Amino acid sequence: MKTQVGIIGGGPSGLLLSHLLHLQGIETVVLEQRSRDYVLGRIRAGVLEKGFVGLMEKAGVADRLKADGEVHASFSIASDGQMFDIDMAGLTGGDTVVVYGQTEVTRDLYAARDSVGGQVIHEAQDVTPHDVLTATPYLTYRTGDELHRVDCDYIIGCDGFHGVSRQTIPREKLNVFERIYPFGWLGVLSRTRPVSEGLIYARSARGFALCSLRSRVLSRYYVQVPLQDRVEDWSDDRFWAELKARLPGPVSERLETGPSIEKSIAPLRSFVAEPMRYGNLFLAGDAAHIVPPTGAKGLNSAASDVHYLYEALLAHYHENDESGLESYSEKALARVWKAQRFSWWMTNLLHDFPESGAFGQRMQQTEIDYLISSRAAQVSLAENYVGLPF
Ligand code: RFL
Ligand code: PHB
Repeated sequence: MKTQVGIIGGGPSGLLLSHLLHLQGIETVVLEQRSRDYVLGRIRAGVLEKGFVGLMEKAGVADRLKADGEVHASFSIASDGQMFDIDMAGLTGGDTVVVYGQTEVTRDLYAARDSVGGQVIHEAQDVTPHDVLTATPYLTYRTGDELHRVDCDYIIGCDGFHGVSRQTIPREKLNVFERIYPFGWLGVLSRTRPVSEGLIYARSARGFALCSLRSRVLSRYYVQVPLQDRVEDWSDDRFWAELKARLPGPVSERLETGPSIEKSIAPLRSFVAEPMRYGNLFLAGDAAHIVPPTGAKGLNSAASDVHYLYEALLAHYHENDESGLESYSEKALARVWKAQRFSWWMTNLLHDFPESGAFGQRMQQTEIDYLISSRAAQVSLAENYVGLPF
């Protein structure tokens, strides 16, 4: 097979880039290790920044997002029983976020790729990039006993944190920055009415909790748990009791509980690999960087990479202009690091870090007091939460 851009990974980054390029007459092939059902079964992000929504619009796949996504102009922070609102729209001059699940984003992108006969190859095994330092790179993969080859101009690694593309870059060519947090998030999806119209980020002596949602009848809740905990340790009853214990009284009193329809634990990690390019292999999204989910920046950081890569590939193919590809890594990383900073800050603000002791707790409390009392502090939080410009 021959194409212009070979994309590894059929998650949101790979699919969005593929469809955007298609609309500009640039050919792609997407190689995805898993089945479509498996990809659509993963419950992940839920909050989309304006920039992400803009890219979906540009790709012509925002109809359902516009109809079913919920616009949120504010969210709440609870700490030690008190609760206050962050009026994102008021603090930023009108910016908002949209609550629309990553599953739905991915479903819409698959539908768009299918509608134009886009090549998304599922259950592609042993995907391997070759000759990425030459002008004629290629990919190989296997389906059953058959070995396939895709020749291309560029290879884009959109294959997530555990993917193959970052691993093919020699170790000495990558700088890796990492922080592993001593806890994870236990997430539950339930067919219950959300406890609140907006998201609630709650700090408590028992640890962090988050009330989020997917729709008016589908709730998504999280609690901070020790790293060694396993999903089997958490019955639904135990989960609901723990969540209630971490929320302010009036909120926990009105919390509607029900059977979980998904339950999983995700470890929290900050990670950046630099640079995001090795020859004609470019990394985008979780393949190059991940954040703890506290600021809802994972998927949104992936989107900013897609934006820069899309612009760069467009300039290359339509104007013979290499400058975007040359500066891709630097430009993408500048924004990635700001999302890293914000996610790290919000994680530090709201989670229980036993090892930081009484001083650490007072610092968190003081930071919360400052946020409540200072518009400047709220503006800083709000402008990061709605998303910095690309
Ligand atoms: P994805 O979504 O991980 O997609 C990568 C795709 O590549 C495939 N793949 C391969 N394909 C071929 N060959 C290989 N060798 C391959 N290895 C992997 C995978 O099957 C997959 O389909 O990366 P992408 O597109 O960059 O998108 C990034 C987002 O998915 C990610 O940033 C967020 O979901 C992170 N994240 C969350 N972000 C939020 O903003 N809010 C959240 O609540 C939130 N929850 C989460 C998350 C990430 C999680 N992970 C990665 C464990 C919860 C979890 C559990
Ligand atoms: C989610 O709804 O899954 C979600 C929302 C906000 C976050 C993280 C996760 O910060």
